Amino acid sequence: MTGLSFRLVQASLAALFALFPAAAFAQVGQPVQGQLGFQDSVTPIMDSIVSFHDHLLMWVITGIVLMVLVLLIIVILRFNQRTNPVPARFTHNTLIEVVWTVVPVLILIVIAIPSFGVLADQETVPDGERLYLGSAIFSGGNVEVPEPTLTIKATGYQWYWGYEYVDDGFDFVSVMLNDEQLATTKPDEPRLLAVDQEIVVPVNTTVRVLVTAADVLHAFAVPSFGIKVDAVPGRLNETWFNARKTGMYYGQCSELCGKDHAFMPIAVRVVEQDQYDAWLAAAETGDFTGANMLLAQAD
Ligand SMILES: [Cu+2]
Repeated sequence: MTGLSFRLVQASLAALFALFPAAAFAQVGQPVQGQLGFQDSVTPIMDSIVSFHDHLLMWVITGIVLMVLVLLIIVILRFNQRTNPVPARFTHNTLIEVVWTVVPVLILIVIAIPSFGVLADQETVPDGERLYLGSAIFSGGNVEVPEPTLTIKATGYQWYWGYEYVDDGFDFVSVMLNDEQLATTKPDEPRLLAVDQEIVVPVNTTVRVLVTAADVLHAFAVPSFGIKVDAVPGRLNETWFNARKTGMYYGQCSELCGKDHAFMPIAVRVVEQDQYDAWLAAAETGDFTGANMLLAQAD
């Protein structure tokens, strides 16, 4: 299937699901009812992942499914007991064994090559010169990304996240809102994803994320940014993102870490630079309530 026809199938199924009353579409940065594809991409990394999926993996998967289906039908029709009362006695066929070893290896190589490129992009923090694949993954890398101007350290705890704005010298913890808190403070935000204090970053800015954990393994992941990094106690992992669209983006801890693993979401609010500057000035003084009010007013 081409990217286009895949999207057509996606769109028609989405339209089908939209008939159900609970469906609410067009929300960026969070899962929606009846969703089939990825969350909308807002970073070069996620662009490359979406492109990799739409233009390569879907073809490979569809081809393999159809081939297996055809083989099954052939076996059912030609090699059933009725048409073969006397079973064949052979056990080996060198040619076919070579084929079913070599062909999957070739498929894996075809998948691996662009996949390594995406992985390298994810793991390499921009230096201002390196080119990134973005959605041009199959035509050669040509996406420029500026150097990071903001560094945030994310620490996984059982069961919440702590964030430190390394260069600005302040930190806070980010805890999921329970149903009551959600209803009273942030009724428009999604259940199990909304937190009391989200990360705030400016739009079109490269953000370096340092990821670690204080107790057990966790993982820092935000689907719309295409990032997922292990949080390992005693070790500092690194990734980055550069979001081109303002809005709220949600992720979740993605490494099983104990009983409340499902209840330590990640929320990133991407805002305009001037909003960010105002928020930062207030947040630096420790006045997060005031800082968040500034953002609420700007909305
Ligand atoms: Cu977890």
